[in-house]
Order: sequence, then C-alpha cells, then structure tokens
Amino acid sequence: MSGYSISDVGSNQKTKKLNPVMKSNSINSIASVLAIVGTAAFASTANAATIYEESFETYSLGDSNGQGGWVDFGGTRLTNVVNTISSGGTQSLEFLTNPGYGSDTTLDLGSPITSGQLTLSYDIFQPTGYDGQAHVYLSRGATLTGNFDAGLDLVGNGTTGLFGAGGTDTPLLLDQWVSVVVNIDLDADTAVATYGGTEIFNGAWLNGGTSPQGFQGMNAWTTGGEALSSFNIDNMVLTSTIPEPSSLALLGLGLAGSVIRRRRA
Ligand SMILES: [Ca+2]
Repeated sequence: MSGYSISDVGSNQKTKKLNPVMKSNSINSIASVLAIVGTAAFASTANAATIYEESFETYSLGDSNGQGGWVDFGGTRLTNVVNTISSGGTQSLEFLTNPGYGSDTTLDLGSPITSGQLTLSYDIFQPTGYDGQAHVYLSRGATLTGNFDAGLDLVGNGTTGLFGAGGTDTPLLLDQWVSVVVNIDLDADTAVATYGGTEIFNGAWLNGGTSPQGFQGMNAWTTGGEALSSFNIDNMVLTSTIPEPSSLALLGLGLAGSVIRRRRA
C-alpha cells in the first residue's frame, strides 16, 4: 500500500469587495444601506473556497496512477488519461470495463473534512454501448486505508439505463457530458445530489460505517456489463462554503444597521 495521498490542498479564498457606499446625510438612508450590506454579506457566504479542482489537462496521457494524487486501486484495467474526449479542454479520465470489473482509481484528501458545507461536482460521459456500472463513491473515511464508509455511491448504470445514488433514479443521458452535483451538509449530515439538474438523492450523509461524520475519499471505478466499453469523467471540483471571517464581520455591520433602523421606528 503506497499510502499516497494529497495533503490538505491550499484554499483559494476570494477577497470580497464592497460597492462604494452612496453618500447621504440621512441616517435612515445609512441604516438602509447598512441593512442591505448585511444581506449581501449573508448571501456572499456562498462564496466557496476551492479544496480540490481537476480538469486533467496537465496530466500525461495514459496511466493516471500517481498523477494528481490518484492511486490505482487494483482494477483489471488501467484508468487512463485520454485526449479523445473531454468536457472543456482536451483531456479527461477514462474508465474501461474488462468487460466486468475494470478500471478502479481512488483519491483521498490528506485529512477528512468534518464540518461545514461542501459541494462536489463532476462531468460524466456515458456513451451508447457502455453497459457497465460507472461508480463515483464518496467516502467519509480514507479509501486507501479501507475506510469505505458511504457517503454516497453515485452510479450510472448502463445495464438498467438509470443514474442514481440510493434515492430516486433518473434515466441516463447518453452520448453527452452530464453534470453531477452533490451538496453535502456535514453539520446536519445530509446530502442532496443532482444529475443533469434532476434531483436523484435527498437524504442522510451519515448512514452507516465506522468513520465519524466527514468527507475524505473519492473512488471512481467500473464494473459489470458484457461489452468492452468505457465511460469518462472530467472537471472534478470540491468546494467548501464555510463562512469566512470577513463575512461574519459584515454580518455584524448588517445587525448594526437593523438596530439603528429600529430605534428610529
Ligand atoms: Ca478536461
């Protein structure tokens, strides 16, 4: 076991800029502006810090093992970087059936994320003729040490023609890139997932296993089917929406505005 994993990836926090405040002699107007600033600051907590972002554009073509933190998990096929298909750019990650159990690769964060709101998104391409099951398994624990604790198992099932994650399955959208988005609330231990904008899961994130609440691993693999076929993944992005200190300070400003207004009422 190589134990290869990416360390805590640096966040790229964005600096927020306030619009110039209008000049006014009226306390009422100032109070209103403060209240508006407060509202805007609350909305801006959705500004995300990027934890992981990968478009596979800088990878060498061929075996992805060891590139960008991905570790081959011992599948019967390699997980290859290809330039024959992509969602933006020219390269993507390709998973091949044997048929049956084929490519299997995994990526763990250096340490689990245990609180706040996360959003994981990726694009997936399943062609007509891919008759296996395309898995993207999101684990609460480190997959490289065997802590496969769901999390969610997002499955594009070429056998049934459905995409699902244990909720309400929806028909596969074939021969096109489809965006999968998973919003995880680690404080409430809930998750909501969509496939091509259609909600496919809305339920518990903490639903078994031995790891505490959290998010750490992503394991993508393919199995099943009778055809020698493949699917592709591109544009994996993991962001965190934990409120930033500057937002909290602005929230305070908003509250001050509310107080001023109430006094004049
Ligand atoms: Ca790409």
